[in-house]
Amino acid sequence: MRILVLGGDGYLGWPTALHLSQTGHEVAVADNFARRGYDNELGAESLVPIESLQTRVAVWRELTGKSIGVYIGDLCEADFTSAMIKEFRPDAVVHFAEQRAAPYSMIDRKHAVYTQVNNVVGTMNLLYAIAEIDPSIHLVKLGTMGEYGTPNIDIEEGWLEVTHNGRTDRVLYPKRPGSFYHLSKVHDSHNIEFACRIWNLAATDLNQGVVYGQQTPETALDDRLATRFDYDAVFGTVLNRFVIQAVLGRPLTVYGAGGQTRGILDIRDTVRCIQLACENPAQPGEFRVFNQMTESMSIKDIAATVARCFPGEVTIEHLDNPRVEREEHYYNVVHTGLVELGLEPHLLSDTLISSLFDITKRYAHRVNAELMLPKVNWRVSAV
Ligand code: NAD
Ligand code: USQ
Repeated sequence: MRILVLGGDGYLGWPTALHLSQTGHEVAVADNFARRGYDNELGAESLVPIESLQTRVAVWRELTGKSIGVYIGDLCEADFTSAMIKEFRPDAVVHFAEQRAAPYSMIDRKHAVYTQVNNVVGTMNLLYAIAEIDPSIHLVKLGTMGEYGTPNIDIEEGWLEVTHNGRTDRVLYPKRPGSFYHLSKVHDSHNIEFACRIWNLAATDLNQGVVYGQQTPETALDDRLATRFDYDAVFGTVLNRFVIQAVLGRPLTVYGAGGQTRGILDIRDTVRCIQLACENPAQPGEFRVFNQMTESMSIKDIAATVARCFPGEVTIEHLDNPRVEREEHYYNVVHTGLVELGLEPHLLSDTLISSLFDITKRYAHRVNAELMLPKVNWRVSAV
């Protein structure tokens, strides 16, 4: 298949592009390097050094003989997005290209507005490009488990059968997310479902949980193919951060009581899920939703697991929670769709955590400890 990976320079987009190329698909990536710009803005950097996109693609070609096409541009520029779709004519578009950090979206009004404009407008431009150029292109869109929030009922895969006053209907699952970033994904989901309904587009919305890990078989082939590994309090995600904190001998920063429970998955399962979604497309007119996670864990259990695996002393500190979120709640998620397509999950293991300790030790000298503590607060202060 011809597959276009939007956000192909990012943490997940790059390993996904390599995996799809390795499995025989014709791949191109697109990116505007916004993510590298946020690092400059925040004074942060990936713990593991990353090469430029151009070098990454050249190394992949040198090692495997496989080419990956490159489009550099902003999805919010409709002309760029349309021209790229017209030129590459993909069978599937995998859309990772959004501002993805909840804390970044909660810095202030400017960052909240940027996040929603970037994410919602980029996706709208893509929907129009697909509808106008070739409605048979399958859109595989990265959403997030956080769209659902933490409801007191089971979380279904995107849709809910409701009986109300004796009548029954199938409705989009009600959403109650926890940041302006997560809300941008809800807005995207509604826009995509509408486009499927009115233009007969085929889309898969992947509500992905928190990803952990840094290597896939393809990125591990050469240091120059490495993907990013973020530890700062804005872009670092929880398990990756705890691993790095353990190695540095710093307390693991559990926010609040730590009873918050999240769906999680290994980066090797991310790339496999995307492959499965592309190779088994949604039908014309179908808005298909999968919950892309392999297990649920509370934050305090993630901290305890990392502490248990670390061959040394680890302290766990409960910080005042900078976020507004439930710290104890019901959480039961249906996630059978991708398993039915053939996903064989890598569940969190001591071996994986130990391999992350090794990666961290190798690059520990690059850490700027000041970036570890959370400074973005969900509550607004009076001006
Ligand atoms: P990332 O920030 O590393 O990658 C996103 C890439 O998209 C970046 O390279 C960025 O430069 C690019 N981009 C952003 N806006 C763009 C635009 N307007 N035009 C072109 N390129 C643009 O993020 P990631 O961790 O790889 O996440 C990828 C996707 O998966 C995101 O949509 C995110 O919401 C979703 N997701 C991530 C996780 C996770 O744990 N990392 C979990 C669930 C869902
Ligand atoms: N947390 C801590 N300590 C930390 C960091 C986080 O206790 O040092 C807690 C947070 O309060 C939150 C949970 O861990 O309850 C998850 O936080 P996170 O930063 O790991 O993840 P989140 O903000 O939810 O965002 C990440 C990605 C995002 C993706 C999302 C999937 O950055 O792109 O959409 O995970 S999900 O959470 O399923 O929505």
